[in-house]
Amino acid sequence: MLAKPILKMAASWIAIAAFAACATTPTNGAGGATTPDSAAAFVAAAEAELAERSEREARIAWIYNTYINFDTEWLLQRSDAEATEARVRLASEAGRYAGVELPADVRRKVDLLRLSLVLPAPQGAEAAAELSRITTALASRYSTGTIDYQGREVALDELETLMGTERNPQRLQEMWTEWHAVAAPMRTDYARMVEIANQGARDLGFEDVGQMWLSNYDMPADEMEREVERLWGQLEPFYEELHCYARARLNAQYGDAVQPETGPIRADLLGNMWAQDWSTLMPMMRPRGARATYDTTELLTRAGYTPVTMTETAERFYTSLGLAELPDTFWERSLLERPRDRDVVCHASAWDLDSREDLRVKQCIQINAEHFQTIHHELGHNYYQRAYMAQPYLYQNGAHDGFHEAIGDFIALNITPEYLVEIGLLRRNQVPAASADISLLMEQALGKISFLPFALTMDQWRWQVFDGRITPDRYNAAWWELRERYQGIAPPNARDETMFDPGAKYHIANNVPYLRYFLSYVLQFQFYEAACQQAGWEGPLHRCTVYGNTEVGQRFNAMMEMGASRPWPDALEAFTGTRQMDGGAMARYFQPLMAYMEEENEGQECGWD
Ligand code: X8Z
Ligand code: ZN
Repeated sequence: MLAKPILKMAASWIAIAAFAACATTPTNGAGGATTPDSAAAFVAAAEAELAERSEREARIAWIYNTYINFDTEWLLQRSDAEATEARVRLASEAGRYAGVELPADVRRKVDLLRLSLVLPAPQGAEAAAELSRITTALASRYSTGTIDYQGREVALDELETLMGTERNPQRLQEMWTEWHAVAAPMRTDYARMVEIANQGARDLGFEDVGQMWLSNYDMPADEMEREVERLWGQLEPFYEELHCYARARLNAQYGDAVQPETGPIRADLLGNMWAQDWSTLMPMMRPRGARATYDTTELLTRAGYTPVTMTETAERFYTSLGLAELPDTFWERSLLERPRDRDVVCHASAWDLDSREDLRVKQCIQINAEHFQTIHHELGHNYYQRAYMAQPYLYQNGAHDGFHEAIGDFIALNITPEYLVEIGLLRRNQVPAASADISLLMEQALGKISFLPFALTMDQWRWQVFDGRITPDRYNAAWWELRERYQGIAPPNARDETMFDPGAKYHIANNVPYLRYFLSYVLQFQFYEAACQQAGWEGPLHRCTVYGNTEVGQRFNAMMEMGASRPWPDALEAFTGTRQMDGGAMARYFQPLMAYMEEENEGQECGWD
């Protein structure tokens, strides 16, 4: 997270990234001429300054992320404050060229500079310092949070696993409630942070921070918001069926007193702390009459996989496509396991520390199916970072942030039974027959379809917080209204405004915009369908793997190499032939399951109003 590090995007501030100590001052100081020539000079100087700053910022952020203590917090706070101050200065300077006609390349870079902060501050050192004190405090509270559970101190990574395996509703409720209590003290800081960042956004000519986030997609913010609505409209029917199906199974498992047959689903019963991914419920969700297929967690455990071999296996998928191996320093410097003796940010991220070769992953890997997916996800970031490294600094980024999130997930969609046989994890006679297709799709749907309304809720809430529709006295109430409206879920016990439940999710406590994941879940199926077409695959889409296909690899890398140099539709077209994001690929993938769920849900009162 942070600057150059992973998605330059996960940074609590910059979407762009880069620095080293205060270097060059842009040649065109505020108030100077605004000609095409001065714009070109300004952009060149800004690019040089940011490139220099970013390595220093990234290394400080890395130390903090892998060793949270008083001193690393101190360092991060100052580094963040300086980074914000510098970027606000550059963004504000970029704003002076708004009405000036510029060559396309210069125009693109000026626009990227104007949008390069996730959380802007008003100009000057004081506001930036206050903002970074708050964001660092929120980040540390989240990552060092623990709860007292069954007489033990338990951290979030273990809790996440327990939420997926525990089936006692009292215990689930206890874990859920205790973890959400960790976020309660964030509330006041969060409200102050919103004030400062909104003022910063207004100073840069945006209505608020949310509008600034939505302006990052090569189209006006309101147009982008309508795009999101359109995509959700394409996929919402799938979620409604899945919700209905899952609720019936939960009702059968837990009884009316815990999960009624109608209305919203109790949020702590869905096998995940945030109800964003229901795959751990698979044993309960198996289609009627279907036999259990293999369990990836069990395969990995039985085969004696370790965090390192899981990472090597993920790397092998990328190299099978013709991409280069990760550098030795990746293996020397990455953090792949939770250290026993110190606090770290366990939430997974991928880093590019120097825009040259210092790529790393930070993930507290556990030996299970979810983490196997996640390590493919993280390496996707690293391979993207490497592919666009030759671009000018401001173009060293994803085509948009959803592309960055979609690369590794697209690769993970290729983890089919056939592929698992090929890498020796599954025996050929364990490959599920065609009659098990619905089971396989169900497992995928529990991870992918369930996620969509969660992702929407995350940023719907923040857009409304930033534009003032949600005021601090309604933070929690509004959060649960949105959770109910989109996801059809309800908390296991009464919530009130002494709590701050949104802060119990990493990306809110750490200010990582979340629309990117919604877009990624749509895009990854577009990439997958296109790749399988290129490979000449003719069977059911979900059985396709492009493992070992260097032609697909080459075309995919060509898209990745473009980075942010062109508007994203150009990048999408380069690989898929279409210029639109479209839920159709995901819908086609899940169509056979849809038919099954509709049949299964017949006679049920679906929905939750
Ligand atoms: O945050 C992540 C990645 C790092 S970019 C592990 N994801 C989202 C989440 O965990 O909420 C991946 C899926 C959604
Ligand atoms: Zn990611």
